[in-house]
Amino acid sequence: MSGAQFSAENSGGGAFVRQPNRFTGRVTPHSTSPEGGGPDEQGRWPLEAGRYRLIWCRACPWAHRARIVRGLLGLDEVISLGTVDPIRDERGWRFALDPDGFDPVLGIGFLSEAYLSTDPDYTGRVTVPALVDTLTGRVVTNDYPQLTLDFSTEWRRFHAPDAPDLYPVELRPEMDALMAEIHRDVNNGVYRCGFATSQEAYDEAFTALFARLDALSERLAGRRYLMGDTITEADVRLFTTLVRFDVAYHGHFKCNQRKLTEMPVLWAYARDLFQTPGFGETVDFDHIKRHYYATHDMINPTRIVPLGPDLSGWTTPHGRG
Ligand SMILES: N[C@@H](CCC(=O)N[C@@H](CS)C(=O)NCC(=O)O)C(=O)O
Repeated sequence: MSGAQFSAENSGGGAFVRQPNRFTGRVTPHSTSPEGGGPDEQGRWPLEAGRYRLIWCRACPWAHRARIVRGLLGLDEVISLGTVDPIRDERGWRFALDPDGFDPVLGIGFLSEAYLSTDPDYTGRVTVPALVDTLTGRVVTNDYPQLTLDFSTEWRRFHAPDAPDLYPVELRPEMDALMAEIHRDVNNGVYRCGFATSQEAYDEAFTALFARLDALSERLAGRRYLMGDTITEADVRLFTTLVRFDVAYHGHFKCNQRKLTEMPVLWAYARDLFQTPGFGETVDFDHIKRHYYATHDMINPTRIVPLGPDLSGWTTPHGRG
């Protein structure tokens, strides 16, 4: 299971250190390339409706972000969506959910085909999300943090008229700092717990994770969303980890000081978002559970997927707002 065990991403001290994103092209109205053209000399691809395809896995928190932001901004008709199976085999992400096992637009059976046709020497992990150019089959970007910010800023021309501003200019300095903390301690923090190979590295990640969740609970006790009265990208990023917490991270990644359902403010906040159009309908608990428990053999070699927990609480009243 080579890449899935992330051996190349372990520091000497047993800490998980995530690989850098390989493809960092950006789709932007500032590209100097003509319509249908490739990236300009600065790696900028032309902004075009119907040209790019977002490849995601319902189980993956980084890809889930992109799926939610695309929907909230009304970009569904402008950027098409391809979905890989939650279970990877030794060849990586597969389009096994599609008829005959091929993505109907890209015509490939494995996401690795797009990576390798973009860079034949690519040896890193083949990851979702990936934005792929349907004209050439090349990967534009797998740079997930920049991708969603670009949906908000560079794709504005195609936003729905009532699209929210998920990355307001005046809030960016505070948001960027907050999202960095959330990334380090929570989004990636759960992975640092789960993929730690020394007790010390696990202890450090675990302590930072729950301290950060306490701080976020405190912040959210006095405001509906992380930045105040409206949803921003920061909420999307926190949500995709919280929604996986009890079904995957609590057991599989040993993030078990408390369950989400035992953190009253965060639990109500997560339900509030879950029940907001654009969030809950994108969540697939079955894919999430099967992906985590059946993919990381080093952590769960039996691949047994737990039957719990009870998920009925997600639709109960949240009492916020
Ligand atoms: N691109 C980032 C984040 C995206 C990411 O890790 N996605 C996971 C799924 S949650 C993935 O595609 N993993 C494929 C693999 O490990 O081979 C990375 O390389 O760390």
